Amino acid sequence: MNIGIVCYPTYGGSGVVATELGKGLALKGHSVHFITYKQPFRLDSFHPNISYHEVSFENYALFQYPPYETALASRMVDVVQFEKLDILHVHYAIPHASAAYLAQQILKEKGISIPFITTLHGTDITLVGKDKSFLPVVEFSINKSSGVTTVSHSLKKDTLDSFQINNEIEVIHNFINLNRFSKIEKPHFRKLVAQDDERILIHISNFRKVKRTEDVIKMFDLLVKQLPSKLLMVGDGPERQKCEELCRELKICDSVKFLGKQEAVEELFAISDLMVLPSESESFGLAALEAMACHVPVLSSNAGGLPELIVNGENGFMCEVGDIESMAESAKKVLQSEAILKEFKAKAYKTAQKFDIEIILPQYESYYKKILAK
Ligand code: GMT
Repeated sequence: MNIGIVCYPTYGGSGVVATELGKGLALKGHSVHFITYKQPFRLDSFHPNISYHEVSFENYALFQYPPYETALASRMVDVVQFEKLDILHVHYAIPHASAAYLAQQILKEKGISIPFITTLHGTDITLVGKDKSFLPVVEFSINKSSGVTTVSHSLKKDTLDSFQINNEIEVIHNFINLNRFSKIEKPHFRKLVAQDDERILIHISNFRKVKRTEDVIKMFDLLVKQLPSKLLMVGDGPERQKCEELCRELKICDSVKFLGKQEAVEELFAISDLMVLPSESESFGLAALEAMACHVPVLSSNAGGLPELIVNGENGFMCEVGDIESMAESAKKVLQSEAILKEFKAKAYKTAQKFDIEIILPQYESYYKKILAK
């Protein structure tokens, strides 16, 4: 198949899923065309089946806001025509789904028929999409999509609850490439971060409000008083400054390291014992899956799609959103004994195997075929 993929190229789950999917499809012999405003950050190596088409335009002085959606639709029209694409797959509804619909209608006028699939990822539904400044367009473009997928059952339910949807929605879970994310030993690196008797906790996110990053710090403050440990805060975003200030207030700066954005997260998971993800809402929790693939159990909230990944008391623990006391208690349960931790680590990996790209990617291929056959 000749597939066009539209996504956000920046750090963030939807861009990672879209890029890894494109790379996986290319390896299976499909031609993949990424259409976006910047090279996706995970698109870091050459593959003969992958092309990248940049959406670029000069911003005219009249525009206070650059009309990206119009430029994107125009670029889609151009790439579909020139590269003879069979299907477009857009990730994150805003503004990709409405731009795809516009491109589809323009191409129809030219006698070209192109189906487009919209994959909903999370905040495009649960947060931003619900806002009345976007809702009518999001709802319309979901209904006009040739196919719609969500990354969890929970997100499908949220979509049906928040919008008037008359289109079918297929659930295709997020996936992991176990060749990249696996258990690696980094004893020397571990020694640089923590003493032998200390546990290492890790949080990775874009530090947006929805991630409740301050809960990570507050939970860790309770835990570190009872169990020798260190906390790695990985990523960057609007809440990072507040978290650093909170660490100073709580006088735990010596135990918490802010590492900023990191590419090789698998190396950080290699030295970690527990991943902490206390999000307010989380459609799936790709970062949690990445941790589990590296044999790291997860302590999370019970929001959104996390229960589709985490089995309480087996491969991790889930607590009510904001319940930092229970979170600290649960962290202690996993981390206090070597034997218990070993069991959680093994079960975390076993769960991750269920979301192997080798299992999930064929689901996308079948879905493409189903939509093309319509
Ligand atoms: O909000 C983010 O963290 C980024 C966002 C995105 O779309 O880039 O992530 C969402 O998509 C991921 C990939 O499908 C999911 O694993 C995340 O759970 C989801 N984030 C939220 O729902 C908050």
